[in-house]
Amino acid sequence: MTAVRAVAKKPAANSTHLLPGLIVAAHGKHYRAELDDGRIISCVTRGKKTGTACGDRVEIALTASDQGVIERIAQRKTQLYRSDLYREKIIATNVDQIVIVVAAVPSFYEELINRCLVAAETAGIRALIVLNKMDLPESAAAQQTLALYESLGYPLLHLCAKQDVAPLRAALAHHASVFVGQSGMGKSTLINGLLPDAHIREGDISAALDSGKHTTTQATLYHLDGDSHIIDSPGLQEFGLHHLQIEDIARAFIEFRPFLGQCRFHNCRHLVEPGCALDSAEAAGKIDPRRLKVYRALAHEKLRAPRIYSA
Ligand SMILES: Nc1nc2c(ncn2[C@@H]2O[C@H](COP(=O)(O)OP(=O)(O)OP(=O)(O)O)[C@@H](O)[C@H]2O)c(=O)[nH]1
Ligand SMILES: [Mg+2]
Ligand SMILES: [Zn+2]
Repeated sequence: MTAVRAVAKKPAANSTHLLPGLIVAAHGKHYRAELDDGRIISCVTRGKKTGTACGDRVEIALTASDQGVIERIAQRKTQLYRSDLYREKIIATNVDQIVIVVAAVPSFYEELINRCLVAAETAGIRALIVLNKMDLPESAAAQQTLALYESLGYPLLHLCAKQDVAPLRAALAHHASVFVGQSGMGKSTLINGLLPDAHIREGDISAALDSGKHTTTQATLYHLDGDSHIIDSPGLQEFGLHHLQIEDIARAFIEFRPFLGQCRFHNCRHLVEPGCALDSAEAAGKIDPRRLKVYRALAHEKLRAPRIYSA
């Protein structure tokens, strides 16, 4: 990390007393940081500042032996956002892989996968899809649905969190990954399979980890080894992409890229315009109608919604 951006209006009195650390849990305005010396402390941001996220490298001024104030956030390598009409929410920072966890039961919402993929592509983060709960008979249909994403080049792992997570461990090696998906897909169960004693380190969230029946309510970072880290995140119901421009959304559909710039109108939004290259590509079987439909739903959502939050 080189550049740092100050988050405090008033700099700390003596920056030599700032301790470097990593945000390992974020819940509202309350954070947990792992200091570079190994201590885990509670911390808050100064004043009304928010915007710190799990995965941030920070500098902290201690206010007690186990408490501190976040004074600085180091420049991020990546940041994964979602946004509603009013504000952006950072899911995780400094990750280089997003693991989209789906399962046949409870039924998953395919558009959410696409939204996660769009967020990953625009953030420059690689995506891995995991179909969990392969022990359930309903998985065959889910597998068919997901074949489309595999054909686009997104790696797909079939897993049963309770039996064998070894293939996932291999895919996580040397990466900082964030697990995302709807509630109940098995994100926490997978992480528990990878790190059976994770709840020991994270005592106050053991209820969420030991039964797997509780919804995870905070993003939490775990070390798989010295070079591999994973972030569990609360189940997503919505994945708003209001912070993106229509052109960004179109480019995030990776198979659209060869056709962008080929439309009759240079400012084609690929909605109803005549001579749209994406329509021709769909007719020629080069773009799947499901993906074009999702793109159009996202583009319409963007056009309908004025940008009323401040980024
Ligand atoms: N049959 C089966 N059930 C599983 C598997 N993995 C997880 N489950 C169950 O699915 C339920 C939800 O698992 P969680 O790990 O809590 O799901 P989550 O994605 O973390 O959910 P949120 O924290 O709410 O986002 C639990 O009852 C798990 O026991 C699996 O591979 N097979
Ligand atoms: Mg969970
Ligand atoms: Zn077009």
